[in-house]
Amino acid sequence: MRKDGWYTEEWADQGSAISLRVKEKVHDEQSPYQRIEIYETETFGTLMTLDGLVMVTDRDNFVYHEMMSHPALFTHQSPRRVLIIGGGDCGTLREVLKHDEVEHVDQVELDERVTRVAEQFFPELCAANDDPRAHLHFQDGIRWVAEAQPGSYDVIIVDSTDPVGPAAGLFGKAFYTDCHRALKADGIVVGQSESPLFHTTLIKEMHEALRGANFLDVATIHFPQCTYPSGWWSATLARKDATLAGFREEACRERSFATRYYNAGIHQAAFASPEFLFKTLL
Ligand code: AG3
Repeated sequence: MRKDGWYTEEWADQGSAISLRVKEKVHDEQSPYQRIEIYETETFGTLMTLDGLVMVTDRDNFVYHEMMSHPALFTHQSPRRVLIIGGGDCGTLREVLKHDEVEHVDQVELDERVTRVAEQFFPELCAANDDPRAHLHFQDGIRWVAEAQPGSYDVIIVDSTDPVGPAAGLFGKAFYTDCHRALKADGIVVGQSESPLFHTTLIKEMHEALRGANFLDVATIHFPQCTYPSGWWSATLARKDATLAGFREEACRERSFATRYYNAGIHQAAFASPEFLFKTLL
């Protein structure tokens, strides 16, 4: 927080930044892995940052969490066993558990303190943590996937931080090869893949890594995320045995739960590739 009452995340290499006006900092700790800070902002509710980078605000996290979960879960024919890597604030977990057909979710977050702090400051994101289908583990997700039984998951969701430090390995071919093995034959992996505008090269490299790990189809979806770099964000999906085109549209339209961003039209629109991205990924 700067002296003038604004929290700012700067992207030096992009010559841009996001600022939120803050009322006060309400928490600040150094966990074994990272610095965890919580602010009360004027207009975006509570804000969590990790090592100075925006992770979650009350106001706009619904877009990210819904898009990290529902497109993959409505593309899969029958998602019963789900693995979340990262996701310590539990917002993705909450969305996944809205699906009645999901029977078991393992969430593997490296830093237990992120979840404990989220339980305190983002109780609504953690509202489903007591669901008997949810199993929270605090350990290294890369190792978890490497040691997972072959064919043990339908969907793997990689809700990570930026590809630096411990999260870097979550964007590489070795990790995706382990995901491929841990997934059933019709399995889908989805990972947050940064900004289409700022990180086009990263998205291209992710596609190459996923194809190199033998996934048959790879696709990037995009959505607004006004507090992340460039205000525009993406997730990249890969499927083992078939195209990612098409989804359980009727089940999506008749879903029993509320969403605030995702719906059938958004699902289709999010898969439409902007011209520059399409050309990069050719
Ligand atoms: N996942 C973090 C996305 C990366 C944001 N990057 C940044 N602010 N520079 C968020 C976790 C939400 N469950």
